[in-house]
Amino acid sequence: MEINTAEYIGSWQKNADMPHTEKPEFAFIGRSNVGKSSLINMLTQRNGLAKTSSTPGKTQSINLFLLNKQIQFVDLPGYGYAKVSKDQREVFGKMIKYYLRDRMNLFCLFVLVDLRIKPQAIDLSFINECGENGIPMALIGTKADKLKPAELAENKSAIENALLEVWDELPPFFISSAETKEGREEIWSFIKGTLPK
Ligand SMILES: Nc1nc2c(ncn2[C@@H]2O[C@H](COP(=O)(O)OP(=O)(O)OP(=O)(O)O)[C@@H](O)[C@H]2O)c(=O)[nH]1
Ligand SMILES: [Mg+2]
Repeated sequence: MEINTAEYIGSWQKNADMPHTEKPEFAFIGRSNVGKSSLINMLTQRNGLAKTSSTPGKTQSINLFLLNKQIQFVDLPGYGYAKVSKDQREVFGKMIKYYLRDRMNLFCLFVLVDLRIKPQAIDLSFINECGENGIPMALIGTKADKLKPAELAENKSAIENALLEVWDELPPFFISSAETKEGREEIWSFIKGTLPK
């Protein structure tokens, strides 16, 4: 996918304050530091469009980007970061919850999981809750460049098996690396497939 224009629209603390639009929207969520903002930059081929950091807890609001004047990407704060205060975690939790509950133009939520580690309870419970709420979802395993192929396959299956204990069917599952750009074509082709013809 060629990205001709990528614009930062703004940041909001509450879904209710966000501009309403019917443009198809794709949001990125996952634990702090999993690589949400980096993936947005990789997919849009714009380093620095979404702010990244090696310190977890960088993204603290709902950030909206408009691509090719046509579709929107949303960079969300991470969940489950122990070092932010309990109050702040609650604020992030509500931000995410109401965004997911009320955003009418959300076409797909990409849930990012770190492929370097075994399935994490917080990821599984988040994914299960989204499934229960009927949120259209796809999984993206991140930081694939850090793993050998065998480890990658093993960790991906471990996540799939954990989900298959609860669900009969798995959501689409992509592998990505912001470093090598692995997964870029597959993710864009999936996004295009969800758009109205
Ligand atoms: N090797 C490698 N590092 C990555 C990859 N994606 C992200 N990182 C690194 O992981 C760290 C966190 O990346 P971010 O994109 O800021 O993560 P985030 O999920 O947006 O984090 P928060 O906004 O804090 O929730 C940064 O140091 C990135 O350079 C990847 O695919 N490969
Ligand atoms: Mg971020």
